[in-house]
Amino acid sequence: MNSLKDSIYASPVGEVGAFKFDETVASVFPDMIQRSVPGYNAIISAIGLLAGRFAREHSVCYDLGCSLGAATLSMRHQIEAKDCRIIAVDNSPAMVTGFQQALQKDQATVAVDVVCADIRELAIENASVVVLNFTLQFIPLEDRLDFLQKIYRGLLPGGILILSEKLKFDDDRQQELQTQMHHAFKKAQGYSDLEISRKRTALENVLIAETCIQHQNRLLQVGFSSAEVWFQYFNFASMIALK
Ligand code: GEK
Repeated sequence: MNSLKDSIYASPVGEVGAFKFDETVASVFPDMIQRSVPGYNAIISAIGLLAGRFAREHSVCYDLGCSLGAATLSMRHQIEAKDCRIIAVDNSPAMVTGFQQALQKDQATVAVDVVCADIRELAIENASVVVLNFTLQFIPLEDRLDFLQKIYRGLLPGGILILSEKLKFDDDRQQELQTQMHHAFKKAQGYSDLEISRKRTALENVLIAETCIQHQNRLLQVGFSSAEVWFQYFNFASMIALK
């Protein structure tokens, strides 16, 4: 996917507003997420491999908070199950439009529906795979339990939820270290201290991270039989929850 370079927070001028997934963000999103989320490309590739294994015939794979559809495209190229389709959902019109354009250039044959909607309002049914790749962190804390319950109910027996999140840590030293290492990662990717600090301000109260244990406990509480981390790079992790 071609993308402009992210320099949204490069200018020191003006107050930093709350982060929004608008047209400006959508236009630089692939560059932004790859330079901000350690391991993003590895996770996207693995989502494709997992979908290849778990997607069932006559079922649906959901990509919730799909942005420009990187996870959907990765799944689309790995799914071999017959009559399996992907429903990709985002509530940002700019992201949905961008993804629909990218989809036209993709050659794979698995059917994809791109839907502009709030994922909390969506009906989830007949699912063999559900992907929440760095999306749950933007859902208000009080809605997370009901939302995951709905996903669990919509999954077929033997289905998989792939949940990737930015993590926080109970231990203060660990929290400080992992945050600093994430910033070191971003600096190594070419972001300045100013950009890192302004983005951090923009995401305050927008991206609400939880600890790994909080995620695992909630996944078990809604009924998943197992929830394990399969990938972690500093304070970014991806989990597999099995129904
Ligand atoms: C990827 N999964 O590239 N309903 C629908 N969409 C939402 C909601 C909501 N309530 N809240 C947030 N979003 C992608 C990356 S980005 C992660 C996901 C990030 C959408 C929001 O519009 C945005 O596109 C996405 O969730 C989060 O694999 O930017 O750190």
